[in-house]
Amino acid sequence: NLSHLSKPQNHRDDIPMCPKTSPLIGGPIHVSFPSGLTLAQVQRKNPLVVRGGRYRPPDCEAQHKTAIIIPHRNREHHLKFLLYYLHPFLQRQQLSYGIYVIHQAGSYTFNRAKLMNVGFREAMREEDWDCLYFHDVDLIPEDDRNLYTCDTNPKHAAVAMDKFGYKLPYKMYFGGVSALSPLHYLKMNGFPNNYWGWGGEDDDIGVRVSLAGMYISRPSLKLGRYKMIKHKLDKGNGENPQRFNMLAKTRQTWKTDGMYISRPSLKLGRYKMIKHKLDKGNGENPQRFNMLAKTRQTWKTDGMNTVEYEVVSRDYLPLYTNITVNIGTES
Ligand code: BGN
Repeated sequence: NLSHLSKPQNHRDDIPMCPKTSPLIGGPIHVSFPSGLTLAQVQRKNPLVVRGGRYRPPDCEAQHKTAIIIPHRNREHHLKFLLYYLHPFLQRQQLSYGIYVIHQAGSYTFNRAKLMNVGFREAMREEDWDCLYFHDVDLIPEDDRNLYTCDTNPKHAAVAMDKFGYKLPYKMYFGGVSALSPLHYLKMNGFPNNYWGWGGEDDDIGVRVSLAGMYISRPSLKLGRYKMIKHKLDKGNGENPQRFNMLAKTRQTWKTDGMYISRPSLKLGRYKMIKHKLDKGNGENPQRFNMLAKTRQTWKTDGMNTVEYEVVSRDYLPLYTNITVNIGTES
């Protein structure tokens, strides 16, 4: 009997499809950041994760194959916590998955969107993923009913982040965590390659979705909850989680004073803000306003069809595949 020869290489016989809804899903997750956590501990807690951060459910054939793409530089601490939560989260969803960390080589300004283009190409080169999750390293999902699968339209998953009071900050927001199928990704020519530094690239991606004739799909505010890991420098000056509630009540709490706000002109009232240490290499991109105004003219000529880079190394680590890449500098 030679029938096994025509089967895909890792086909497992006599294994049923996983159910539509995983019985392992539990709902809200309490997210905290235990001090002293190590990658070795995360590894021990996830014995079924294999080389390169791959997993498939042991007792059933997954309905979905999801790749997680994480752009990265100087955030090892965040990555450790994300892996600690994400591996069990994806396993409870009975997904077949792989985690890719796309590490920007060198110290030139960070370019989140271009790293995602690299992640897309490098992940698809290895496996026929049916969904790609573009995931910030510092966002932890807080409910495992937030399914890491793709919809018929590009999905914006990070709809309710703690730092925005668990609300969408603005209607077109597309930042943090998003999910696209390979077809979605190619239809919008991927992401822009020329947003160097912080800001705007996610808005550009959101605009591309609609320019390519697609819509943004979103989970509910209840399920799409995320906790953001604080940067070191924010310690002692962390965000006040009460501020949204407090601000909603100022009308009841202030004492009448009857003053007005006076302002100098925009010309005279100019200030430069000193950058935090950790923002080095990812300072705000002063070009982002101009660039964003031109997305309609640029999206077809800048993106997946023009991305250039050089893979420096590819390491199949126990908990993730690390791809270090040279993406060059601004032209
Ligand atoms: C927006 C940024 C986004 C960022 C969100 C949330 C820009 C473009 C200029 C209009 N957009 O203002 O990139 O994700 O804030 O922080 O800066």
